[in-house]
Amino acid sequence: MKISKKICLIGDESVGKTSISMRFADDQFSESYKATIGVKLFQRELKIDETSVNMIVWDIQGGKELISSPQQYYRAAHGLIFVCDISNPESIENISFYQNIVKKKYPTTQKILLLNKTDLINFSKQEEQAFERYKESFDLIFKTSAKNDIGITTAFTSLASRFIS
Ligand SMILES: Nc1nc2c(ncn2[C@@H]2O[C@H](COP(=O)(O)OP(=O)(O)O)[C@@H](O)[C@H]2O)c(=O)[nH]1
Ligand SMILES: [Mg+2]
Repeated sequence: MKISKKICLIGDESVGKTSISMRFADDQFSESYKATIGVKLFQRELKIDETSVNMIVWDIQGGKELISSPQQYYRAAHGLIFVCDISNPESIENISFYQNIVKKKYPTTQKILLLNKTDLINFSKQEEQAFERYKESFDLIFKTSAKNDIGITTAFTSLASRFIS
């Protein structure tokens, strides 16, 4: 069986949403930062048991202004991936802001949280704090590094598994 799912990334600018999408879809990484304008689509097919899950990733421009303004990017999403940068406390704090916005509009959509940039050393305390803070509201939280390819496929595969049963 083949199914197709729309996955949207949510989070502040420069937390690594584009890098996560690129790592997942193309197994590539770039150190240089180029802000995403609007939305860019990526895709990769994951095989879960007998099912091919075509994960269509909507890499959406980050920032509070964008998500709170009326826009259609998140419409009919099957999965929402929240992303913060473990070395940037404000981006961790802002996850609750994004949660509040989508909670009302997308109560039943699958939601997971990625603590990205875990390759940057000395942030294990922040990881634990972020984990403690959000473990009640997300039942799946992953430590990821788009740079070193840690946790990305695992996170997307866990999400894809939830679409099957
Ligand atoms: N060290 C490190 N840098 C990362 C990681 N993910 C992204 N970056 C860098 O962070 C910057 C912003 O990444 P980008 O994917 O464009 O963020 P976006 O604005 O959320 O799409 C870029 O310079 C990336 O190279 C990561 O896992 N580790
Ligand atoms: Mg981007």
